[in-house]
Amino acid sequence: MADPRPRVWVSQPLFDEVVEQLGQHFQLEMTHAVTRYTPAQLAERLAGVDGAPITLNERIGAAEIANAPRLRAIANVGVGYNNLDVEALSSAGILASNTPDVLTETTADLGFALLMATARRITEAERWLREGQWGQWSFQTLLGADIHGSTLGILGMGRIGQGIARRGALGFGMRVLYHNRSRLPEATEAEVGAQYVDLDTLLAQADHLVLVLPYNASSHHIIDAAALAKMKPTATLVNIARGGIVDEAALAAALANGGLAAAGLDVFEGEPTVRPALLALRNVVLTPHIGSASQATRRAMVQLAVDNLTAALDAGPQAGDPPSALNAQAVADARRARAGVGGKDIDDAKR
Ligand code: 8YV
Repeated sequence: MADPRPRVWVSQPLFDEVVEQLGQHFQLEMTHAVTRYTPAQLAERLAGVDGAPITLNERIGAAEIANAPRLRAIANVGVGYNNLDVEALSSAGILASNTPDVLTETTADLGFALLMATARRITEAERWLREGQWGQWSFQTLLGADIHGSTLGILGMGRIGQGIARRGALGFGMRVLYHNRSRLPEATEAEVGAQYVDLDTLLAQADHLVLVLPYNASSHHIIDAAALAKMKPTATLVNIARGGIVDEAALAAALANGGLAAAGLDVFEGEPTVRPALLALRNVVLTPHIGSASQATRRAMVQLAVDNLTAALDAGPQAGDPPSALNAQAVADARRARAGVGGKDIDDAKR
């Protein structure tokens, strides 16, 4: 007899022992090698399944779900979800979820590591030493910028931004300025030691600017040539959010012509391809999108995605109520509307 349990497709190798918990409730299709999918391949994989944990590699919009009548849940293993067209998922009655909180401190750690490596020229110094250029110790070699006592700017003050603010204010005695779509409550500002300013003030006053805002149409290239021109030529820029927030061509030009001292980048506009103009510069620290990449955190992200998916497919202790759903209300509305307009087959399938 055919297995009646819902089907789940796992798009990439994650942590097998965590993912295999899904096998208690669902039929599992695992992926054992890192895979790059075309949109058509994604559509094909999603066509026959009820749910899928996916990563930022998988971009899922209307076309990828057009022939997926059983699909009820997409669990993004990551907090940023610009790879999902949430509106398209909502109107198709598909619950989307992400993995906030569990990666906050690990990602803030990486942001700070990148800031320190960039300002103090750590990777540049190491490369110089390995190249055999260290002929004699000299007083003026590889001078960088101080972290302690300087002004830290944070653009985007969600959970990760607040983690970076705490590290700067409490650990390094920095003056912390931030800009965000909405201002934090005063008590939170006091707790994280940060002061709200407008964007121009942030750009003009930061000695080190860290980008931690979500990527969407309004944050696309928010750091462009004009914004970079407002920054101090001695400043450091760190991006741990998404590549598209920065106009990389303008950034490379500013770094090459003395408009900006240095940049630390964990994310790129065309990743995994990195712009040759950035690769050619010595005053840039480049890491391959490893913000949340600690053993414990990556495992916790997968666990949360498993919990989200299990609940979204109406199984497990939180059945029907995923811990971090992105579109619960919109999906409930869409499913109700479908039922109301006679979309019975689809609605039954989505229950
Ligand atoms: C993830 C990230 O590793 O959470 C995010 O938004 O960028 C990273 O922490 C990535 O999303 C994996 O899918």
